[in-house]
Amino acid sequence: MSDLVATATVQNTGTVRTEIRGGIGVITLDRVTALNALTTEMVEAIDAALAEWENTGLRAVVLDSASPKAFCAGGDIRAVQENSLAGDREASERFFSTEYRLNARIAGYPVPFISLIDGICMGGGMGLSVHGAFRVVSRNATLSMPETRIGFFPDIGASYFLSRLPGALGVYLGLTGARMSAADALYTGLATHFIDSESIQLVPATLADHPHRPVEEILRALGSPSPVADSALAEHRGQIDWCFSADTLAEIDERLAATAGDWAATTRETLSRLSPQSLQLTLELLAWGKQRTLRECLDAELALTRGVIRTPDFIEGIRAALVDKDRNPQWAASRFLGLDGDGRPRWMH
Ligand code: QUE
Repeated sequence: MSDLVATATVQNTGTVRTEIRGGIGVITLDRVTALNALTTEMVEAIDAALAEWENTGLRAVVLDSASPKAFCAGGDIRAVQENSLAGDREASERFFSTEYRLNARIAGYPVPFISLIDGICMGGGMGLSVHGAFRVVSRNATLSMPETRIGFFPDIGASYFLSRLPGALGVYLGLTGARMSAADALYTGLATHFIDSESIQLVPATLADHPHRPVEEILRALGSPSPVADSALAEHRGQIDWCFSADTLAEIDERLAATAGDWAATTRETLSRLSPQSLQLTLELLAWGKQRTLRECLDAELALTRGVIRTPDFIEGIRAALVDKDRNPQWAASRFLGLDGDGRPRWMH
């Protein structure tokens, strides 16, 4: 009997495991060989579990990873590139629309949603975590939105959450794809709690063992002193805000060029190696998203994916980063002409 009850609550698609333990829903990303890069099947499985659990009286939902290295490296963007090369628009449309629907569901989830980030978290992995109520990081956590490196753009609601970060932090993170440490993530507010790697896997059982204790108190009790004082972002905050609050890419570059020191020189060099199309698109998208709702941002991003994934820079960016891995992309002239007031992109044909 108890076996039946136990198995009835466990689902295993091979890449995502879901189970209920002591009133806590646990979703475990388990595509370890691909650093948990999200397939359509995975986002569908997560979305289905959350939909099923929405009104069942769970205390909390915890999202974690079976990989010791990664929380989630992003979307399976290589499959998207293959779809583009094969002319299959529908497969990519299904991936992005399901992924963004999941992002919106997490943002509005009626039960505390807790992500345990104990490794790499990029792109789509940020979309699974930052929209939820609690984002726990360990010392192993690195967070980033590196899409301008692959000819794409910060999606999964980034036009909403990056554009709302203090000062010009979001523009800086979205344009450069800079990697955040746990300290940086706590400094920006993208992470909410810091727990040692040794204690982070205790979160689901501790929540289950203390059904009357508030979730936030439990996360704080398991936590260690915040390393936020070590944040490199905090250290460079003045320069970031000055350089990245400029209105145009040219002016950002001018301000970096006029700023003394290694940070500005390195940042300028980084930007010079990224897709000019992605940079332009990202700057406009973040400015647009600042005054919109999450739903409007996700809709605008979905409309953008349809064009971007067929441009030479996206094909080339994935080739250089994930297919040939030569890390030497040859960017084309930008085909992006701008966003209109509704967030609709115009493209050069
Ligand atoms: C920038 C990115 C991504 C990236 C590398 C970048 C990204 C992404 C992956 C990725 C990693 C491992 C995989 C995979 C994809 O790499 O978004 O399929 O197995 O998903 O420089 O934005």
